[in-house]
Amino acid sequence: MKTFRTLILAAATLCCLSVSADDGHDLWFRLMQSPYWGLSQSDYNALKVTSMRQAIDDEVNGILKHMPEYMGKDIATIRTNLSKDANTGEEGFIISNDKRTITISASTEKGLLYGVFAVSRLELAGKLPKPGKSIVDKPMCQYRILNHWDNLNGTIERGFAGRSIFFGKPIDDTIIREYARANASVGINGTVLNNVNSSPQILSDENIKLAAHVADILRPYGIKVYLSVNFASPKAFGGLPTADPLDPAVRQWWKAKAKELYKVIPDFGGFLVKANSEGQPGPGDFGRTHAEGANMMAEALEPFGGIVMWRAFVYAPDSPDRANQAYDEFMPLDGQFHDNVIVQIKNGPIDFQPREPVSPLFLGMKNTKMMPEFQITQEYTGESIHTCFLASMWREFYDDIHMVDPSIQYPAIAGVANIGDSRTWCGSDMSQVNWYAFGRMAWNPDIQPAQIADEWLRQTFTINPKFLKPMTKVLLQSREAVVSYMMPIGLHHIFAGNHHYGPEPWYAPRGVRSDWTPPYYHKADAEGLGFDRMATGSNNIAQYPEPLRTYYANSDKYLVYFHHAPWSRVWPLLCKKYDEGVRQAEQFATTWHSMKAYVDAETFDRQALRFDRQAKDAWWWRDACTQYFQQFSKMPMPKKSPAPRYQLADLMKYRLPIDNYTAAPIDQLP
Ligand code: BDP
Repeated sequence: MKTFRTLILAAATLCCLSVSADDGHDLWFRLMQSPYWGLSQSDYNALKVTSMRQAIDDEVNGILKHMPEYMGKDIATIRTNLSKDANTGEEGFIISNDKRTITISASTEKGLLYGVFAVSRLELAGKLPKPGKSIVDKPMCQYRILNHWDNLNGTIERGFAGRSIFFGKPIDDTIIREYARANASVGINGTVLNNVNSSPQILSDENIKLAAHVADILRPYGIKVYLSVNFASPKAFGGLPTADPLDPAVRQWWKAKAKELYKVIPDFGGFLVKANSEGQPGPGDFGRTHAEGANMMAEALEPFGGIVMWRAFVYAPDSPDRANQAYDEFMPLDGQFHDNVIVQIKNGPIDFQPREPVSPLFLGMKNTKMMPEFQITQEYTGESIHTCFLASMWREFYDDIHMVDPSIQYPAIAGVANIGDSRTWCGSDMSQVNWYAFGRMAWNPDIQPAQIADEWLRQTFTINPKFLKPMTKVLLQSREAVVSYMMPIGLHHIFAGNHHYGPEPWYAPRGVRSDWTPPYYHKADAEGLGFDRMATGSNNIAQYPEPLRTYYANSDKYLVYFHHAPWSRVWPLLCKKYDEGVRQAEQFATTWHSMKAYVDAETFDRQALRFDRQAKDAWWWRDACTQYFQQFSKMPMPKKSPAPRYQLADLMKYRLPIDNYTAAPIDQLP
């Protein structure tokens, strides 16, 4: 890759071409480039970064090497300075500018490493401290963790970027090193290697060895390895007759396993557990509570400083309101979890929808450590095809939480990764922004999406304002557009069965659990649309404290999430939003097509295909949903609404082939 790019650049210089071919692999380092640029491919592959000091020095040298191009005016040189400072804590840093000498000071090497990455970020944004000035930065959250949903056979659950970089084939050390560096550059300091739907085999000797090898490559970049474990492991894998958390032999088994793990991975992070959820085993199988299950594992990890991240994603089949369940099940356990247990809660009570209210558990539990789980992989927001800048969604999450109490902060945060072995890592260039954004927001939950968008675009593509301005606008509007053309005004979970990409509000085959079908959520009938979650219905609204309760009850954004609203109120709003979403998606494609001069040709083409596809799919969503709901509303489309492109009868016959999502199936319709 490096050689290839070097050759292309050389060729470009010789032929006076202005742009080089780019396969998207260099992520947000495309402008500043890596310190290893120019190495031959074999030297690059043979490179080993074995200590954090080396990682820091390499990055400093990298910046110095590229200084003439980007930093010449501002910086004469860069120094690092390790000295204890209460202001920076374990991971923070100070960047100061003394007569154009930039000094990065930190109490730890980790702080220095984060500081060096901050220098290139700040420089490209024109925000390095001026001479005589300094800035201090440190993370607001201690554990900033990626969750990979990678299976041991190399497939990735809800992955849209190829196969696993960890499992299913021999580990490519170069890829893992690049992955580590990318994560460190945005402050991510932990990674769970395998799927929450975990095979007990993750604890086999072979897989522990693999995890130890990965941990060795990640360590110089300050990243710890964690594993998802299957609650039934002592039985399914360890040969015990039970996995009952109160059984002494089971407790002993987990303690021995922990000891074994820490022997080969001394800084092992801990376990992530999905228990009694969607068919996974858990303490409930033995009549025990989530707290009893989590605490047993916590005891095993405690002597080594490890943590348990215990997921709260639980819901029983066919219950009257899925949104109520995690709260009902976990609230009585508040205060019962050990100190090294953190309850990991999805941002919303349903499941990573384009828009949901926050999970009420975050505001309910007062004596339990909690961590938000965001989904970086775009399972419900257009996979790696649609541009949907999720920082806007995560900002909304924090803003809603802070409406109740602005002082709320979390000790940890998880993001379900969108990373695979695709050359772009994330399945597309634009999807990379969500990996970047997760890291930046995990570090600082107060950061604004506009800042993240600007930083990322600069580091990834160009600092030319003619590109930055329109593309920042695209990113900032993208999430709201996705909500508008997929599920506006509080609609949720009206996806096609299984693949979660296209619309199928009609999907309700016999024999499928009702809460896995869209009509359970939209409840369209002759009177109106929506799920009554007010006191007249499931009373889910009562789980929210004020002022959020009043806000959610009255906001059009959540109209049919909380109310079964009459068609007279819903119909005009619904049509308006679907039309708006389509218009925006079309505008994104138009904007990208006018960016050709600013990005290299390969990147341009890759992304043009996707923006065009997004615009078409927006029409598909709009036509399917408006025509389907019209059967209930019996109201005409508003005068200003354009005629449909596709007919409902055709769309209802069509199922997107799940393994072939890069084709443009909508084109096959009449
Ligand atoms: C849903 C996914 C499913 C996951 C589950 C979870 O569709 O594949 O296993 O969440 O988070 O969003 O456990």
